[in-house]
Amino acid sequence: MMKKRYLVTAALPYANGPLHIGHLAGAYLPADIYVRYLRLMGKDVVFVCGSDEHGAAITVRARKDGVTPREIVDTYHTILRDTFQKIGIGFDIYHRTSAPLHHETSQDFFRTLLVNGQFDEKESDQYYDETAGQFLADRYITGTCPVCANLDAYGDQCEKCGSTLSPTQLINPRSTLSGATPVLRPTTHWYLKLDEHETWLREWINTGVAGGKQLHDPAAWKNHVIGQCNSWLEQGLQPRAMTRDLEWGVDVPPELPGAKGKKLYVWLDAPIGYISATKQWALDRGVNWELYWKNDDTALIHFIGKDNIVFHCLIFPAILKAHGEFILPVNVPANQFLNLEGNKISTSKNWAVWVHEYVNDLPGREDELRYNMIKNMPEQRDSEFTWKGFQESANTELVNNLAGFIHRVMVLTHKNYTGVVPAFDSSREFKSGWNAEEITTCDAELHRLHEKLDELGAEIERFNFREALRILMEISSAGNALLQFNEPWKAAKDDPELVKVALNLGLQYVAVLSVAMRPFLPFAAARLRQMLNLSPLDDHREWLDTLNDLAEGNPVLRPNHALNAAEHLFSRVPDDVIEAQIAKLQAAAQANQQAAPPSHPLVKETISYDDFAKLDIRTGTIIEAGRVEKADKLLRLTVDLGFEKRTIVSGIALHYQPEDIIGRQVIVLANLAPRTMRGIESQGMILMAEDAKGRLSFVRPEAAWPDGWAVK
Ligand code: B3M
Ligand code: ZN
Repeated sequence: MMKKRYLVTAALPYANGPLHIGHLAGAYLPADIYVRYLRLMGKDVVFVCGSDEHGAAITVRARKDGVTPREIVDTYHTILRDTFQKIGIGFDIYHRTSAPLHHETSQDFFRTLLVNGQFDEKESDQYYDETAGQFLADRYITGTCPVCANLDAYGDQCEKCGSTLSPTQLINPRSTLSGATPVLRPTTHWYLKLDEHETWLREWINTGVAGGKQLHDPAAWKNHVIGQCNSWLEQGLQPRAMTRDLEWGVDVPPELPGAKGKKLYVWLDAPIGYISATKQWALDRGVNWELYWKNDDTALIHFIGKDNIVFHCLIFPAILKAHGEFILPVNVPANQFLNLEGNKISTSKNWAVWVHEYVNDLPGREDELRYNMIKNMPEQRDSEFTWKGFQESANTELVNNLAGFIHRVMVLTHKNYTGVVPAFDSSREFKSGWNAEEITTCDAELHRLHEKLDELGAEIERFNFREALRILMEISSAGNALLQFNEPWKAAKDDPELVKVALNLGLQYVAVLSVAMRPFLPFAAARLRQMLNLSPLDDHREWLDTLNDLAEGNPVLRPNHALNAAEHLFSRVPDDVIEAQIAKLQAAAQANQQAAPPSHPLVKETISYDDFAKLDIRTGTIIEAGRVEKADKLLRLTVDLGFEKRTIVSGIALHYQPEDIIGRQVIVLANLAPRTMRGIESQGMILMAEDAKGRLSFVRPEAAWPDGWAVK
């Protein structure tokens, strides 16, 4: 059942990196198809998105790059906004959560929740990094997972076994800021009483009823979405802190006692970003934003990836309800994940196809990517992108089927009727494109086209985009078959009426395709409209008008309408383009592997220059090397420092054979207090570099260098 008004949201991407194809297939393309369709159906629809500029995702990235969070969000906000535009995601507004309007909106929300008695202020012990002088939000702590013993689990989650954790469950917790072992300190936060929302949420998710009203049809929700919600609900909802001790984010309303240094939890402020984006959009146009958020005639729909399900289906609805004036989403059609060439897409491993690079590397092929993403959309289960599959779908389906059909009809019309849509005798019978055995008339075929277009739209309304795309291509295949079965190129002399009716109907197929393609392939649809000499689609009920025309048996293209020149809508993707992309993917992943930083960077306490100057570091050469009895890690070395020889015991036996290292130059800490190991006095230390896997390598001068020189 369709509503009068729609507010469609797509997950706000973190402004900490560019967009990859997994994001596109997960949330943005399905949202875009849905919205474009609604607009063509004459619906009042607003499509909002924006950058999520808060949370640890941003500050962690800023630290890593050695820049401010502001610089990170400014850089990536621009890249994201431009990338969406280039790949044809038609937001009505692409906002950002660092905007003052968003900060005000979130703070007001917080105040209302407080007034409504939705918070408990509670003191609890949380990890604090004494070296860095700050509390550690979940992502700033790593440690050993209590479930699977993964050494690098985060404070909120172990990515290896998937367990949801709290920081105090970690064994050997470490601060990612300083490497220090954090200490527990008391801090006060505002907790949303999520437990009090459990009952109604359970009913709403499973029956669609809330406050005694039927708000949605649970059968229209995806099983995996309801399943994930129920598995959360089964564990029982707990009060959840809505504030954090952080430096970057939306301030807790400053008038509240204890607000100093506290920020809103990013999963409180980010979804409110949908509201502030709508407000900004409405402000720019002088319309009332509340119609889209506070009116039962509006359908609110969130497009997201599966990792965001509980936030959009449980936590944000609880927040909206707790506020008291807002509608709830009628559906949250989350997608699963898209894999890439046999592996999970991974930003940190640089295993991804970046959309901004794609549009650069394959200019003018935006629709080819969209097509392949939709065809493989992870609607019900994870799916996979491969470059070979991409090439195959572009060349066989877009070039051969779709563009081939359109080109054929256009060329034949130009050849036989100088590019003018022919009139025909409506009683003339011919072979149906849907079935070679069936004899039909133009009227009957227009009705069938109506049926198909209607069915296609219904699949979009049900979020079955793969199926909708299949029907689109089925229409094109039937158009091809129509030509194949009736062979108008042979009939020109003997049966001119057959040529007229076949080409006229063929052109009706093409005209219908020009509208039906629009949600999926907006760039090609625009080129096709131009070729057909039809108005560009302005997203104002053209789909509905086409349906109405067809239902009444009216052709979409009238006889005597003059077409523009025939062109190929798509061109083949050559092998070298695909090979270059595969090579690029592998090279990037390899470069990244080599450059992989230590898994937990330890930045030690700052020291003064004077501290450093106390170290006496020298160049030296290993002149003897041997194993140490009963110590499989140790080697006994004699190192020539030029002015004297030293005995040094070094823990490198697992990495170097004694015989291989005689003659090597090394760097020695020469004034380290002597230490006796296995009965041997070690008179210094060899400096080694250690990688993430614990492998050791000598540090040495770039070229041969005299022994005994100072390193400073
Ligand atoms: N920024 C999380 C994500 O990218 C997030 C979504 C916010 S939607 C309100 O997975
Ligand atoms: Zn684990």
